[in-house]
Amino acid sequence: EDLDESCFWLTAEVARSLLPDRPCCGHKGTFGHLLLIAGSRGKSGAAVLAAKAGLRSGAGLVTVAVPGSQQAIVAAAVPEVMTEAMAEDQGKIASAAADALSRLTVGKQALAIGPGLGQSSSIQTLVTRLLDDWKGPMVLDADALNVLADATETLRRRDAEPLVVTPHPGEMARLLGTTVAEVEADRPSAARDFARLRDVVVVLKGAPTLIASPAGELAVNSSGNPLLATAGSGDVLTGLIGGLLAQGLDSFAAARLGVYLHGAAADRLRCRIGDAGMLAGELAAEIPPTRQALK
Ligand code: NPW
Ligand code: AMP
Ligand code: MG
Repeated sequence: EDLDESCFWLTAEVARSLLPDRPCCGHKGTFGHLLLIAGSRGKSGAAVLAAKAGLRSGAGLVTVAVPGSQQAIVAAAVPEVMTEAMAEDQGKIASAAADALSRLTVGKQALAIGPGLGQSSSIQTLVTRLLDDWKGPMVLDADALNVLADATETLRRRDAEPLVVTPHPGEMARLLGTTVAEVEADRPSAARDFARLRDVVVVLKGAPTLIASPAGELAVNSSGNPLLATAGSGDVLTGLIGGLLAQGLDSFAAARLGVYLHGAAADRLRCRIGDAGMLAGELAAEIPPTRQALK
């Protein structure tokens, strides 16, 4: 039963209703092209995990933009993705010029930005530029979230599909300028208020993960377990939501279906491997059978 008139359980039935079509004559161009901007020296794994999840979500094509020094590493780890080498500064992506960014985004249906980028002023500039220039769907995670702390006006005048943001409680606290304890004391209000004020879809990660829409709806996820408390599981969620956006789901739908599938994949793995020790890469590989089982 629903919690109140604007607060809903995210059940298997709800998730099933959000599954994108898979027309039998579709080709890879039909299912969307995701651009992922991720990774830095020492955190190329985050880019790899998000890229795998993008493909496992059913997206037709994934291009990963990484610091030039990381390109061969990512391409070798995931031969199915295309890679773009970005100019770099101390192992992190350096701010890209507007024309370089529009060359990257042309022909893409969705963007996913943040896993493993690291923190720097160049990355802030790059994300701010994309907020202004890219009008399609976009998910921001991890180090890309920091720009939102003082971008209220940019976001409110952004005439585009609302962003999806995927903070864990530590990142949510950083965004709100408060503490993790404050966020955890009232998770529904933290998610809802931020979604309304910034006009974004908020995925506040945790147990359970909450998904808030700009209109004030709140979905409470019913899948997932502590197997997810492992390095890289958030990076998988970002790629998964990005891949669903590329397949044409709206932001609130992609966020809800992505969160549900992510948790349900971990629930399936728990039956096989037990309570601890899942690799985030195994979670990505479990997405297709989880999606199939939902049908
Ligand atoms: P504490 O101290 O642990 O209790 P950061 P990050 C808090 C990449 N990765 N509930 C936490 O608290 C990511 O993509 C790369 C409550 C601490 O204060 C990012 O780009 C990997 N508190 C980057 O690394 C694999 C919570 O938040 C702070 C919380 C940094 O990401 C790993 C930590 O946040 C990783 O994904 C919770 N559920 N979760 C790779 N293989 O390449 C966190 N906190 O400093 O943003 O660090 O989340 O590890
Ligand atoms: P991140 O901290 O960005 O790697 O994201 C961690 C992911 O794992 C999020 O999707 C969390 O909701 C999920 N997660 C972590 N711990 C748990 C838990 N105990 N129960 C359910 N989900 C969890
Ligand atoms: Mg994370």
